[in-house]
Amino acid sequence: MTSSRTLRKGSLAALALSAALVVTGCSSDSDTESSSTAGGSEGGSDANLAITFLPKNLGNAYFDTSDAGGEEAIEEFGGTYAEVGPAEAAPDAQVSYINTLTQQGVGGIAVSANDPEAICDALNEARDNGVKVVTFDSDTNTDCRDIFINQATSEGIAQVQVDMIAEQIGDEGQIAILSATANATNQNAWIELMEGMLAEDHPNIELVDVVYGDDDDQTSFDKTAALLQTYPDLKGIVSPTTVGIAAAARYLSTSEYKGEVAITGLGTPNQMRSYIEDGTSEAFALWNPGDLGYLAAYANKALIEGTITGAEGDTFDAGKLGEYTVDADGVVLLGDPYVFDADNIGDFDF
Ligand code: RAM
Repeated sequence: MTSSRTLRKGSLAALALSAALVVTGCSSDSDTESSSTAGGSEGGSDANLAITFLPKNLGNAYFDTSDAGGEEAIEEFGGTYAEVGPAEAAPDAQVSYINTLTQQGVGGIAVSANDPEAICDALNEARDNGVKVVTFDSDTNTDCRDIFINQATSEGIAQVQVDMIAEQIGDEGQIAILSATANATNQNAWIELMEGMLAEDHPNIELVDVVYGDDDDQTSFDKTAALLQTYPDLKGIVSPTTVGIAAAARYLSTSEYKGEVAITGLGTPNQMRSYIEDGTSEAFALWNPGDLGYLAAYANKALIEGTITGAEGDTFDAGKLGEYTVDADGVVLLGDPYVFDADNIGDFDF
């Protein structure tokens, strides 16, 4: 197992700066209609730079930030930004949106998939009609998209969460995982790796359950309550989703378990700030979702303009983030996860 403690302490200032740049400008104008228009070509290019962001669901602060990063990039290069998406993160909930975007003739789609397979036919029909498809955050199968923008390596994301929970519970006792949807490509990959790392390196930690809050605040809150009731000896919860960790922390913060049951995983600083400050959570991790969306938009632009095809070794310009290279299987890596705690959370605003 790769042991990658990939916390780039030196990147704090850069992350804080870019975080500050992405806090404004979310547009989720509608959950049924795309506001994009085909043919958004400016600046002398005849490429169709109408790019629509399609998150797992609307109303998730993580995607508000990632998509605002996409909007910033698209405005920079003179394209047309839009965001559409379902209210609920269900496996095939994105299909109808993809079909509509294909009919509208957008140039590109940037999508975080709720399921690796369920949206594949719709995406491939879009591609057959000339639409470039970039997945970001949560991938589909590799043959349904041109490029996947990966926030960090799955090993790095799994390792940082295992390290945090081990440290917070003294490396022993029962833990549970509160995930997003049962089909989510990203969470499932991280959970599988976490299970292996726990078994190999942490014999005294027992993973007693994996439950799913569906990236819905109330469901995640209720699943937290149920876990605590079912497992009276629970020492900690790992929630690899920004929706889940915030809901679990909210539950714990007013319960008898506050400070007794650890909560860690992946969260946004703005959603977790009060729980770090009141001691409900010691630390959690994430990457910069704004940069993720920004990079997805630039990758989509390069595909639309035909300067890359998504082949290994392709390089493209990503504005303020610099130049990126496409790795094997059409994957582009953003960077490393970052740990937030009481000492640094004040530096971030997203
Ligand atoms: C939620 C979503 C997203 C994931 C983050 C960490 O916002 O499930 O896909 O990457 O959490």
